[in-house]
Amino acid sequence: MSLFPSLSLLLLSVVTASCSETEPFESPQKTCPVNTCGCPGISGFPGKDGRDGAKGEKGEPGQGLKGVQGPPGKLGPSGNPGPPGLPGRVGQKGDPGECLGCPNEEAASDREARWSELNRIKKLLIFLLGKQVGKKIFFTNGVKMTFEEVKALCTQFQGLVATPTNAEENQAILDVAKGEAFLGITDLETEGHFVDLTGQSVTYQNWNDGEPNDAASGEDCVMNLTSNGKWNDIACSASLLAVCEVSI
Ligand SMILES: [Ca+2]
Ligand SMILES: [Ca+2]
Repeated sequence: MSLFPSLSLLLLSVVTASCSETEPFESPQKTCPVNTCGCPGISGFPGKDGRDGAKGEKGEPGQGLKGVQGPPGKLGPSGNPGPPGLPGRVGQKGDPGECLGCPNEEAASDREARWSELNRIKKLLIFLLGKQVGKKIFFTNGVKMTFEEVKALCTQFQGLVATPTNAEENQAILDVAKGEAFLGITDLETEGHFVDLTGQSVTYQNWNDGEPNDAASGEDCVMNLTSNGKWNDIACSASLLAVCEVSI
């Protein structure tokens, strides 16, 4: 006899006996066909995990120990400039500065020394060669030359041919020259109209008798006569003593 039919009958007997003890059919409503209303089966394996639920509310802070303070954060951007501060106290007076281009004491002293030397030389020249009347100094080199040469000579000293504007100056020229000398007066531009070397009409005139006569081929320059200091018109090409004047 086979072993498998005996085992099947044994399982069927166990299931049938178990069912009749736990769920008896007492009413027609609870009646069900034999093939659908069997005994509960054996529990199966657990199903797959379900989906995550909704996020819960934030919990209360924990009661753990306080952590160590972290390092300083990065520097933030610079703020706006503040208002100007109050003026500080007035400082002490500083040392005198140097003025570039300004005369210093040494330069002033040097200038004064040179000016003194010039005055000394001027007085010496006046004593030897010239004479001062007011702000004019008359002087001569004792050399005879033409009128144009006398003009050139006096220009070298930034002066003019001696031109008397009064009797005192006229006498001073006579004293310096000690001879016949040209004066800075001509009628070269207009015959008979005598002017000085700046073109101004002369207001002081001291003509000798009969002069000016524009004698011979023409006389457009003026000389100072030695005898009496009177004037005579003479040719500019003549050779007479040079007397210059400079203003001081
Ligand atoms: Ca003349
Ligand atoms: Ca004359």
